[in-house]
Amino acid sequence: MLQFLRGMPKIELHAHLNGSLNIGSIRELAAKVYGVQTKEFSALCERFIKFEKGAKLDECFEKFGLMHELTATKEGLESATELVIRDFAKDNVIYVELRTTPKSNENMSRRSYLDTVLGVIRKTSDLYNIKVKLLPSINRAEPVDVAEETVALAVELSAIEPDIIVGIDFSGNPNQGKFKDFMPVLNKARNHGLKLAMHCAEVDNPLEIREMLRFGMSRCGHGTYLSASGFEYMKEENIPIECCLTSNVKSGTVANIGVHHLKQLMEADAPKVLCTDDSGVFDTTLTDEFFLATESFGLTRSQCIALTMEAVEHAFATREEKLMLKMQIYSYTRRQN
Ligand code: 6MZ
Repeated sequence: MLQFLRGMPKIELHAHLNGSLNIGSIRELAAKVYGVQTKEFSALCERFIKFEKGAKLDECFEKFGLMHELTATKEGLESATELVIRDFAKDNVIYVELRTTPKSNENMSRRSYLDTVLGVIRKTSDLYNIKVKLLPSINRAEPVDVAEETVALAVELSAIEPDIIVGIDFSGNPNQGKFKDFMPVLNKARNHGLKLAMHCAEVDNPLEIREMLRFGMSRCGHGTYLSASGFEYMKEENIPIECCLTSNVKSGTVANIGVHHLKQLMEADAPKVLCTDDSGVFDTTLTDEFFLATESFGLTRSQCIALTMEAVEHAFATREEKLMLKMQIYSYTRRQN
């Protein structure tokens, strides 16, 4: 099964750029950024992928600081973006939607952050034979005016790069910031034709979950704390839940893999996609996520293929792109039979 899953062409719809730098790539990048690999840095890397039992979601967010230091310059960000794309391609991911929060510091403006990531995507997609899209992220822990700048840039750049910038991600620590404050800017993005992938119900906040469902979205990140009627609504509206198994278990939002809502979604034949979230931080790959699903819920090979085809349907890709992706997946299944 593992071999089948490794070779299977995969679709990744929920991947945060800085969270997707794996430990090997962090070391490679650190050697470039700092010149040498110190023992202290290696120790820091080991600490970074370790999760104590009962880890809390808030603790995960502290881990992103390490990557943010490495990607605080144009060169660091370029290398990191290329390494992340390379690593997805190595795992036979043929289509990835990367999300990232544009950051400004003394080296870069938010615009140059996005330009840098876009430049690497343009350069590397063919090199690694992978289709890459970009969803600029709104970090809910930051002020609304930062979100306004991000959306304005996304709107402007999506007119220049309509094949790459296709949507907006709403993310960040769900225990910080209020969704309601971001509604006008998210609406603006939507009115300009950008799709919304929103982290929703990652924590138990019934009022906010109701506000988000009423507002609507194209895809729902995590959806862990949706009520029965929330799940029903998602099914009726054909809004897929982006299920990130390892992330949810390691960050403690799901008690253990046995009770993950993927099982419920499979049984209800509700829309869902399997994703990594932060393959570096949570030390996983999309192959690992599929394997975990087969081991935990008894998914068969054909169910894994069906899940992948479902991901194609929910991708923010064009009809032609979807057709190409489906043909690649179909041709893999034929070769396996
Ligand atoms: C919510 C998350 C997240 O943007 O610097 N991020 N937001 N829930 C999660 N579940 C664990 N994992 C990552 O990538 C890292 C950023 O993505 C968001 C956080 O804002 C984190 O700082 P970028 O590339």
